[in-house]
Amino acid sequence: MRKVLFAVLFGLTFAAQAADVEVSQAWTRATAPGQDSAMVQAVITSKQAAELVGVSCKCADTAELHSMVHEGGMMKMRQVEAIDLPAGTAVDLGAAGYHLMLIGLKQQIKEGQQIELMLTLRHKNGKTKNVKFKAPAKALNASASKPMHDMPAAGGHDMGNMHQHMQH
Ligand SMILES: [Cu+2]
Repeated sequence: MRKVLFAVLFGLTFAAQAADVEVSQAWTRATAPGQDSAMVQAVITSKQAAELVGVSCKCADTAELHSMVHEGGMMKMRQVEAIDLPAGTAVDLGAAGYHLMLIGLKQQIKEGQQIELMLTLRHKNGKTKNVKFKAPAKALNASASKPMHDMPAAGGHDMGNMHQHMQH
């Protein structure tokens, strides 16, 4: 009896969480030969309030959540532990001053290739959830200009320097 109840509860939980996170406008950039890292941008919408706490890709040794900060006139990247995802709000990582960083690329990323990634979200109740998505690779020399939004750039970061990942 207890086993059946558990199965039902588990089933309900699973169903409720099945489609509550949406990842859109994901993209990355083709890499130059020998380039070790790449950044990925995406817009993430979670129906429930959550935090983005991790990212992974089979294409790289590690993947991190990064923020860009101005420091002494230079744009620097920092690893962050978590990125807030308010309920029902589309969070544009790039516009918010963040990106996903792939470090230790196993292969060169070619233009048009679809990179498969997995996000880990943590809900307020402590439960974590993995969300897979694909990011198509833009041309290496494609403009780094940010996607246009009607609202002014929230963090005041110059995202045009996004491609200068000098730290890695
Ligand atoms: Cu980075």
